[in-house]
Amino acid sequence: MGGDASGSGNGEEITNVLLLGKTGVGKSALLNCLFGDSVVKSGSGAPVTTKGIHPQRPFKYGRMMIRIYDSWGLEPGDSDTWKSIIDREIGKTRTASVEEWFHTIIYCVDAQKSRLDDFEIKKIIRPLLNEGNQIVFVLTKADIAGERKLKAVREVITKEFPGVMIFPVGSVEAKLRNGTVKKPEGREPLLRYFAVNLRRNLMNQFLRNSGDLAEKFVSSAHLRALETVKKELGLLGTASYRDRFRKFLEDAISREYQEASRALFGKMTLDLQKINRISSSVFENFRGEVISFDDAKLPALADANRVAGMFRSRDLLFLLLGGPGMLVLFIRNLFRTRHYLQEAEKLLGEADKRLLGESRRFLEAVREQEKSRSWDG
Ligand SMILES: Nc1nc2c(ncn2[C@@H]2O[C@H](COP(=O)(O)OP(=O)(O)O)[C@@H](O)[C@H]2O)c(=O)[nH]1
Ligand SMILES: [Mg+2]
Repeated sequence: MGGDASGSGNGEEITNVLLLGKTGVGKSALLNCLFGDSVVKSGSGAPVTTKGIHPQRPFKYGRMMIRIYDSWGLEPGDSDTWKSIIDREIGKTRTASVEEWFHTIIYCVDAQKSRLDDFEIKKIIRPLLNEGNQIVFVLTKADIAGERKLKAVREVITKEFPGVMIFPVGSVEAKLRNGTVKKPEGREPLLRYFAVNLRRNLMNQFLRNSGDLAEKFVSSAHLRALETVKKELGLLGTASYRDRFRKFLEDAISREYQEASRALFGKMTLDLQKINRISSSVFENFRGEVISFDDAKLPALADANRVAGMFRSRDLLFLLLGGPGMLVLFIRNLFRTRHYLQEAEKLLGEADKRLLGESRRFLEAVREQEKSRSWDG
């Protein structure tokens, strides 16, 4: 129990792995090959026979926990069922918290078949990729497929999905005709790449979700501030009302945008911390590399108090309007046109720009930092 003081994985985080592929392709054999006893001992329980994606009981692997989401009953005949299953899962990844995302996705293709079904491409793989998921392809039964077939299936996949990573794996021990035993093959490179794929996937989801989140937070701060202001609109035109209105507007913006800044930057920071812990843990266990995934240049940008400080009430309008001349103009407009709401909207627009600008700057820095990382294999 307790926090993760060392900054590296200590087995508290659960890594979620989605395992996809048609029935009989070799998913269960692959799991055994990758995780051996750990997954067997976890006793995934009674075999499921409902079409869909089923979380298994998490098991310990090295110093980490893994939870497999096994897919069952993926067949061309049920293409529409699968489309809705995948859509539902994608929806979850957009809304749920990091712990509930699929952290990495493995798609199994039988190397002997040299092809992908149309429904796999259109209903499963492409929708997932379109949502920013990273998928690792595994060519199963590579041990018995032969070079020609391996090459053919690789070409099919690459043609359809350029740039994806593909790993041939022979998951079971095979007894050859001459009596020698062929050991499972292809496990190590897959596990090494698995870590990289997981990191990329998590960061993609994070960047996309946080971009959406920033917009949501800003627009709800905007709406709430506007509602408050509307309630206050009454006797227009008098000088004392203008002053009161100005103060009121300042307070509303200050309150709502400070709160939004704290919530948004708090959430992004927390998500990144979780992602970094999961990444460390996977890199350590799958690659034997201890990497600290935090960075010195981000904290200032991510500082929720700093951002909230931009909306502190004192002279806020002055700041948002960009100087004394503009402030005078603003007050005169209130007097002349009595378009209080219009002026309020303009100011809220400025506040929106500020908060969105700060979040974009932060996310851009995260993206840049991530781009500068490089891993072999
Ligand atoms: N030779 C060989 N046989 C495999 C491999 N993977 C799976 N099989 C066999 O294919 C059959 C179906 O495998 P299974 O893992 O149950 O498929 P699932 O339905 O996707 O879980 C089993 O008889 C496995 O022994 C492999 O890599 N090489
Ligand atoms: Mg199975």
